[in-house]
Amino acid sequence: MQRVNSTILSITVTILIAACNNATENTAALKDTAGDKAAPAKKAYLSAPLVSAIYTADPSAHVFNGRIYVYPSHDTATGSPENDNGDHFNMMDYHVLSMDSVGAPVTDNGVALHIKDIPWAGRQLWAPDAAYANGTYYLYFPVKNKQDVFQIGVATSSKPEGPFVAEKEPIKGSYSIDPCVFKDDDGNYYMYFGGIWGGQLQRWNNNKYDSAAKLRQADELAILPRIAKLSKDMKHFEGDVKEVQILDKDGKPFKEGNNDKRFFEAAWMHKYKGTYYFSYSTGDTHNICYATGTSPNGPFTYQGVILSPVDGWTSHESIVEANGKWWLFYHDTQLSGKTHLRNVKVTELKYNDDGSIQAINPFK
Ligand code: FUB
Repeated sequence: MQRVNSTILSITVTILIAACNNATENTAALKDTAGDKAAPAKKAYLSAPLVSAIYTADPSAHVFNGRIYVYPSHDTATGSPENDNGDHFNMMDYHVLSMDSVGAPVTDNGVALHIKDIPWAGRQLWAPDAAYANGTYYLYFPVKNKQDVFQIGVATSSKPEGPFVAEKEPIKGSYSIDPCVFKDDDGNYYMYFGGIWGGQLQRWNNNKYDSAAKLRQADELAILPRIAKLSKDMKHFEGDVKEVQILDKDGKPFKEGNNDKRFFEAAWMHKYKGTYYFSYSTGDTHNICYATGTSPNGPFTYQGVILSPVDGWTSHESIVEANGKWWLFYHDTQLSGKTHLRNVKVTELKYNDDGSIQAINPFK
């Protein structure tokens, strides 16, 4: 009997050890100390994480075939220390999320693209976006090349959730991070992109790379996001990459020191009642704000804040119409309390009669 008991004990211990080894990604992630901060005070969040089995961020949402598809970054635990270059955001793959409507069950469609299958990639798969054209789904992604310089790549699939097959080279002429691909009503597609600090946009002047280029001083003109028209095959830029002008209400460009309003990263474009809405993150002041214009190329006039700061350093939005309402997708760090382990969320976005967007507080 004693022998039977010790056998049972030994089996139980083995099962427990195996269970620990197979601990969920979340548990593993919670052991990571990069970006640790004091446990967040209990807050009433406006919305709940869309998924909790994996960490997700930078949600680019689209409606394809009547279903909502969300293309997020897939945050993972990393030993990299937190720094202004974003080394702690060391993502390895993408998972596409999908749902019939906001509030319906969310499907994690598994690995859509892994960094090992991108021939030119070095490290850090950051915020992606997707588009549909020519009977094909295109996934656009920023990743550092083997020289540690961010560029933007494209991968294709016959299904919105992938798996995607990456092109062998990055998009020629692309640089920096956070691609957003917008289809205008006339069928033309444009890519907006760029992000400063770790996103390296400050190193690109006149579309030329200078590894020694510094961030601008507070009294210098703010660094601007970029736009490029996409070719019909959706894999190339047609014409030059240009700067996107963002002006204040007096028609003046922002200075770097206007960092509660100037562009930092997370470009997104949507069109509402014929007006182009260019939204973005202000980075170190953590706002999501927007500017409007009458052409996809800009200029855009600053209008205000869409989303005030969330838990966590970064904030990255997308705006999409689904089921007759407009939605703001964003992320915070509710699940982990750590800067680099984020979770995507969604809340309704409302317009006033004059077309302005009602500001959203991410807490109740
Ligand atoms: O996810 C990595 C980076 O953090 C994104 O590219 C930025 O937009 C910020 O959210």
